[in-house]
Amino acid sequence: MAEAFSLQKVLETFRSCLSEEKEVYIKYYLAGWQELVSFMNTLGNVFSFISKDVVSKVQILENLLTGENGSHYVTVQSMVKYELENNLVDITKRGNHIESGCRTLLRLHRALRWLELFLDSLRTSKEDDKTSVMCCDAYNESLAQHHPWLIRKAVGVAFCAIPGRDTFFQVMNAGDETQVVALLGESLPLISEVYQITEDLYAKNNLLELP
Ligand code: 1PW
Repeated sequence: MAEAFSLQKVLETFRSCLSEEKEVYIKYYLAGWQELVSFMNTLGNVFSFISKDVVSKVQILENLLTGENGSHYVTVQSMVKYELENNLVDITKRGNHIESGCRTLLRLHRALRWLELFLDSLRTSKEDDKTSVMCCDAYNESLAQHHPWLIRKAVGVAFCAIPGRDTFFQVMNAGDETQVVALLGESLPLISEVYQITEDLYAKNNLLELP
């Protein structure tokens, strides 16, 4: 059986994500997502269609990283440079490069924003607050803007079925509520820094709307 999820491991992978020059290591970025997928899987089947898409995107990037041009995929920065210089990205409409590293990572990047917003509202939530509402609000403020109606509907249904706040705190596997809140407070700035660096890089290269 796979090792149990722990929030501590997510924190560590996101901490390993940044090089001294503030470049984002794809290897650890993917490791962070793999942790989050194992988290989603503990939340039950409703999340399986969500985690399936994340798993397939992680797989695409892993294949690039371990493939023959893998040395160009060490950091997000080197990937962007390599793919753009070699015309490996569909910029305005889908063409020959529907699975470019840039567009694939962009999907995970947008989802990371959702996660950041959600974890932050969990962190600051009160006992009676509803996780389904927090999830929906975070989603509407981020990812939903990039999803078509059908996906938004399906995601909405999944969110209605998510476990309550107590379960979330338990599943994080990081001690009692106070400890989880503290660890979230420590993790979120790391996630947010990785997000922001990627966002700025994509903005600078006009990649934020890749099809
Ligand atoms: C509780 C912790 C969970 C955090 C993970 C949040 C991930 C949310 C991903 C939602 C995915 C919904 C189903 C898939 C939709 C795809 O169409 C979409 N993928 C994503 C990641 O947004 C866009 O990818 P595509 O269709 O352009 O390849």
